Amino acid sequence: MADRIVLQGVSGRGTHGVLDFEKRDGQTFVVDVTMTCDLERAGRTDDLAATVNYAEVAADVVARIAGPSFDLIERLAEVIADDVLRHDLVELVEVVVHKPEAPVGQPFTDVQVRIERANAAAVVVALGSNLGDRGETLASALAALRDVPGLTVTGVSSIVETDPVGGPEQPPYLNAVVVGRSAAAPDVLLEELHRIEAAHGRTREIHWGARTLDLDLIQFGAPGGAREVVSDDPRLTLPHPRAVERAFVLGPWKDVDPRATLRVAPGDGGIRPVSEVLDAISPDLDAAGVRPGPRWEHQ
Ligand code: PH2
Ligand code: MG
Ligand code: MG
Repeated sequence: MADRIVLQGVSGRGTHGVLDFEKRDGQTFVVDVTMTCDLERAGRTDDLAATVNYAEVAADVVARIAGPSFDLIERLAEVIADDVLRHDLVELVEVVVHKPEAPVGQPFTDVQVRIERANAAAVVVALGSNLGDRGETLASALAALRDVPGLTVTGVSSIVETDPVGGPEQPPYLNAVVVGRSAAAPDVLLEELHRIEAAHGRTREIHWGARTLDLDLIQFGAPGGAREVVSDDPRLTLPHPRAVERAFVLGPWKDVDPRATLRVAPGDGGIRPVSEVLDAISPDLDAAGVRPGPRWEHQ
């Protein structure tokens, strides 16, 4: 694919750097973003929805520059790349972060970090536990998810404690949602999730009963995007058929990705912001049995 959108010289003031005065006084950062993506459909249809809106990308870049301080411009470049790769159309992104006022101690004109990252399908995984040491189980499952080949974890929600929904009488759950990118196909990813469940003592006896660990694949590929997988295969239904009605999934999902969308029906009109779906089913999380939970024991 030779098509590219090149956004150059997006600048803002930020407080990234290792030294105290960098965090205190701030300085200028300049960012270039090159997105490799197929632009033919946009070229033929003249439709903004068929491409990546560079104004949106620029706004995200400036928000990251001005946002929470990192020590390294490597980290700033990485989170900018993660933001850009949320656009499923982008196959490859190059991010250059310039820090022309860096405290280098020698005459110089510019210092840059340049990274290139390939895209993969945006995925959403819900975690649940209501038996044993729930907090430790979730933390250990997160570590295992980070080690799944082909899966890059890009965001982790806070943990919530939730009343059990459905099934027999059972103890309260801890729930969380992890978002990432998967180069592995949905069925391969699902097998990895089952392997991690089994490694945490999960047995499959009572439907919707208590469990040490439940890992559910909620969504594979951004809704409406090139990598979206929709499936009514009973072994792996995508998107997860009950996510739309579960505050214990939508709450932490919105927490980790406030701009997330979810497919609730076929077609372009069937894609809705997660925050709207959540407001529609339970504007009051507490009343829906979803409360702030413990902090992650380790991330
Ligand atoms: N999972 C279920 C059934 N009910 N209730 C809560 N609060 N949290 C869960 O993760 C959960 C549930 C089946 O997977
Ligand atoms: Mg489940
Ligand atoms: Mg499950």
